[in-house]
Amino acid sequence: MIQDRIYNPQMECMDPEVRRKLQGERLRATVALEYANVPLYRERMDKAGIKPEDIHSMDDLKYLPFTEKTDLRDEFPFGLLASPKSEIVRIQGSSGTTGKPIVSGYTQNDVEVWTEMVARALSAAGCTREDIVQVCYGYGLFTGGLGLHQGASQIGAMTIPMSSGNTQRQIMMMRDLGSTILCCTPSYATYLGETIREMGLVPGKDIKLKAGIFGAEPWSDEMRARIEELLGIDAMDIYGLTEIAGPGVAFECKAKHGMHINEDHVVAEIINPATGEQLPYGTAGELVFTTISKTGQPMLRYRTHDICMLQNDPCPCGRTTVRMGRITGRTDDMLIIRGVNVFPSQIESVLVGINGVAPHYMLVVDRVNSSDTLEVKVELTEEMFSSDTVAHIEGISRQIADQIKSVVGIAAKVSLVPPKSIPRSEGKAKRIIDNRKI
Ligand code: DLL
Repeated sequence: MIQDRIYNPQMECMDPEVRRKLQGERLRATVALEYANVPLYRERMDKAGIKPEDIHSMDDLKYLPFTEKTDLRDEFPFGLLASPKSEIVRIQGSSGTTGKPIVSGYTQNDVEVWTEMVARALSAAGCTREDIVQVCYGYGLFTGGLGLHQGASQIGAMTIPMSSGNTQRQIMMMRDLGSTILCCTPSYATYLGETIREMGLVPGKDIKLKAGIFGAEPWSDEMRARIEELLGIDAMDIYGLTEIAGPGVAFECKAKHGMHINEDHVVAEIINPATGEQLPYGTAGELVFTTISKTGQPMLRYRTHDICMLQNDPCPCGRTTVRMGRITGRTDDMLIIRGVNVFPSQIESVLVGINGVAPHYMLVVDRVNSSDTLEVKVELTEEMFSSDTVAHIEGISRQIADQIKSVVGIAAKVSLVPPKSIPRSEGKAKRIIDNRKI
């Protein structure tokens, strides 16, 4: 028997037919708002020959134009707002494809909707006001920290805003305060678990955790089993992205068989990434989201570039929402390193600005002691290689590492290599070697 807490049974267990009608109404309102207030959407819809009045129900979703991450970059920072700036109470952000982050503006209502989505996820993991929730996602522009914090506070749980890093301190607080729910990336959960074991601490005795909510990066059932064993907990998946809301777009229930999508607020589609055509349930393809209750920066058919499949068979928990499977890959070259989205183009934008290095590079990603590492191998130019001093070359290497840290937000090891030592490719350049096994 599955012990599950449903935060909003009316919405989460709604008859799917009734929900589809509600979605249709909300979609119509969203499209009208976007057409009236966002020039980009108006132009795209005009070009496609669609007016807001042409959208009658969910069946018409497929006629609407897509939105891409590049649109957020091109319209940075406020070009996609559908409400006046005075209505925006929060900005969150994540990595863009180049130096600048992409940002999303939230109205008070958007923050409240997002908060409830996270509260639903925490409830499904068994969280109540009796719990002590340790949030080790980063606080800041990244949606992880504040997102989980708001959801836990909404439930009335005691919330500890630890933010990321400082493992010894995390474990000390976990012990002293008796944290019962852990929120962080799955790779960090593994690292915490390994450290706890190395310290000789015993889950269930020294550590009181009972569940964890892990997301922001891909993980597997093998990794779930490892975390559950190390920490003695139920490990649950949570999915989200800044452009749509943040964590809580979808979440696992105790059945751990796909993540329930908060379909009264977001609508998911799976498309063929090459043609844009909608694909049926049970077929893997690119995940696309449309927000239907956001008014700050609503998104129309946003292409996530995440690959997964949707399923709508009944779930033993009683929720009637469509579920999404694990993310099995990406249709673009985005990497997630220590929970941070990294595009090779961001690294390239750093390298082109530095004298003495050639635009030939290779990113080597690995996982050492459950933590991701990034090595950037860059070729020196012939002149620099034959003429320069070791001190100067070390200076260049430091400069590159500092700039990567400031542009991408993560530390990288920079290795300067001799000219022509990085293999040239005849087709699309291969710039990434990912040795991680998840
Ligand atoms: O990662 C939001 C989040 C925070 C989700 C905390 C879960 C927990 P972004 O930084 O915008 O937002 O990155 C979004 O991360 O398109 C996926 O590629 C990936 N991602 C997020 N959750 C999962 C997950 C947050 N559970 C991008 N499994 C998304 C696999 C995930 N990939």
